[in-house]
This record gives sequence, C-alpha cells and structure tokens, in this order.
Amino acid sequence: MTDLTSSIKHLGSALAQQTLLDGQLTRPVAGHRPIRILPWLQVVKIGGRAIMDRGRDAILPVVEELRRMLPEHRLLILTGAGVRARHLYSVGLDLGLPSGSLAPLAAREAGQNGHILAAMLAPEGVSYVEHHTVANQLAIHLSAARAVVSSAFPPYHHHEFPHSRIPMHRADTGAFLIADALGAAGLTIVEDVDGVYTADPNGPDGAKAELIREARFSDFAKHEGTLPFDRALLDVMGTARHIERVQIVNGLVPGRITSALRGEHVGTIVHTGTGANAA
Ligand code: GWN
Ligand code: ATP
Repeated sequence: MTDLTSSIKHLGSALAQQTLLDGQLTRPVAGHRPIRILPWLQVVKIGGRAIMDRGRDAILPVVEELRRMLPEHRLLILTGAGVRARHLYSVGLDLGLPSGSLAPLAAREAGQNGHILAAMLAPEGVSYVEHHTVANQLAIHLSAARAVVSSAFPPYHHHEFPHSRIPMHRADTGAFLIADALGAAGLTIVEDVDGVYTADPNGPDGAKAELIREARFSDFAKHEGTLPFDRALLDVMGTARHIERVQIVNGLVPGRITSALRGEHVGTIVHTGTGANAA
C-alpha cells in the first residue's frame, strides 16, 4: 500500500534530481535538435532606414512585390526601426538613459513601420500582429492570411545587455532569432544596397568597395569595417539551430526579393553555424 502511494506520487523526470549546470548530465535529454514549428514560413525583414524611411518611392514597389508573392509563400514580414530610432538614441544617450531603456523606445519605431506596411497590405488580408501574437498565435493567423507584419526588434526591453550604449539586439538580430526559433524555411534581409561589400558603398571608400557574394558568418565577424546589419546578428548566427543561410538583398531593385525567396542568388548569402550546432 505504501509502495503504491509513493509510485503514484513519484514523477519520473530525467532532470529533476540533478543540476542544470552540467552539460554531461543534461545532454541525454537536452542534446536533441529542436523541432521546426513553422517549417513552411518565410521571414522577410524590411529595412527601416533602407526602405521605410524613403517613403512611397521605395515602399510602394516593395508592397507590390510582397503582394505578388502571397500565392507562393506564407510570410512573416518584420520591419526595422529607421531614422526615428537613431534620433531617439541620440536624445536618450545625451540624457544618459541606459540601453535597456532605449531598446523598447527604438522597438516602437520598428512597430510603427510595421503598422504602415500592414496598412498598405491590408486589402490582401494582411494585418499587423503583436509580438505576443507572433509568440503564441502565428499559426492560426497564417492559416487565415498568407502573411502578417510585425516588429523585427526582439522584445528584450530592460533585459537588454548593458555591454554597449546602443541596444545591441536590434531588428536584424530579432528577425533572425524568431526565424530560427520557429524553424522557418528562410530569412531574407531587405536593404538599399546589393549586399555586403568590402566597405560601406555609401562611405568614403565606397568607390573601391566590392560586393561579397557569399561568406560564412565567421568571415564577417572578422571584418573590421561597418556592415549593413547589427553585429549581434553574427553572434546569433553562430548558435543557429535551423536557419542555414540568410540572404541580404537590395529592395530598391524590383524582383530581387522575389528571386531570393525562390532560392536564387541575387544578393549576399551568409552561411550560419547550423552545421556546428547539429544537436
Ligand atoms: O505597440 O507598434 O509588442 O508587436 O519592444 O513592447 O517597446 O509592445 O512596451 O504586443 O509587447 O510599440 O507596448 O512596445 O512596436 O514591442 O505591441 O501596436 O509591451 O501591437 O503590446 O514586445 O507593436 O510594440 O515596441 O512590437 O517593437 O501594441 Mo508597438 Mo514593439 Mo503593438 Mo508590438 Mo515594445 Mo506589444 Mo512589445 Mo510594448
Ligand atoms: P534598420 O532596419 O535598423 O532601420 P536598415 O537595415 O534599414 O536599418 P542600415 O542599418 O542603415 O539600414 O544598413 C544599410 C546601410 O549599411 C547601407 O545603406 C550601407 O550604406 C551601409 N553599410 C555599411 N557597411 C556596409 C557594408 N560593408 N556593405 C554594405 N553596406 C554597408
């Protein structure tokens, strides 16, 4: 009788009786590759400064291209924050605000850009959805519509790391984190340049800059100059589980986003560390 009672109350659990700090002990349970939650999803990050800040001349052709792609793909469209966030950083930094205070303020600008883009795609059944919805109800929304729009920023808020004065996990990093967490089919980052160059093509050495068509994330981590995406993107690429490559394309050239989503090489392809993170 006593034995029966204790066996009913005993919950067999592989991790209950050991520390979570020892990888050797957790590996039998935690060492498997996670499942892909939305394996058919294509994530597209639209640059805040590169596309949205340019207004109708840049936005309307991108809207038209996204609209035409809806029969072909199911999309999570994520927007960056653009120039308003840069102004906000300068005011906030001048006041001494910590990076964890700046992060949610900048994220709101990314959300605003998302609301604008979603309004333009509304006739196609596309809506802006909240971060909470992306986290919990994306599948049902993408059963009702071919695409949704949200903010590309991760919702770190005051939990942002204090390593740098400007929040380090911005729109490119947020887009990658959610794409990899969902096990999406791909991530395309839409910029206003043809891809990653040896130097900023719009900078002082722009005339000499050459397009890098393909590289590993670790090659760019060694790159000392500027890049067209957050540096923290390279960190999260290094620990990726699902997304094997990301393509950076020029959204000002009609057709490039469409080609990238069809798997064609039309920008810079960055290979992530998935191979090394097999388990
Ligand atoms: O407000 O445009 O989501 O999708 O990082 O948090 O600062 O919030 O603090 O679901 O949770 O401004 O209100 O705002 O952009 O982030 O959202 O309209 O709690 O749908 O309420 O993680 O949109 O917003 O800014 O993304 O990036 O209400 Mo906005 Mo953003 Mo809406 Mo969202 Mo933040 Mo929510 Mo959130 Mo806050
Ligand atoms: P957000 O979405 O955060 O608002 P964004 O992605 O729209 O930002 P930027 O952060 O300005 O836009 O990045 C794009 C810019 O990066 C390009 O217009 C280019 O001038 C610049 N850039 C800097 N270094 C490079 C590089 N090595 N190769 C290509 N572009 C570069």
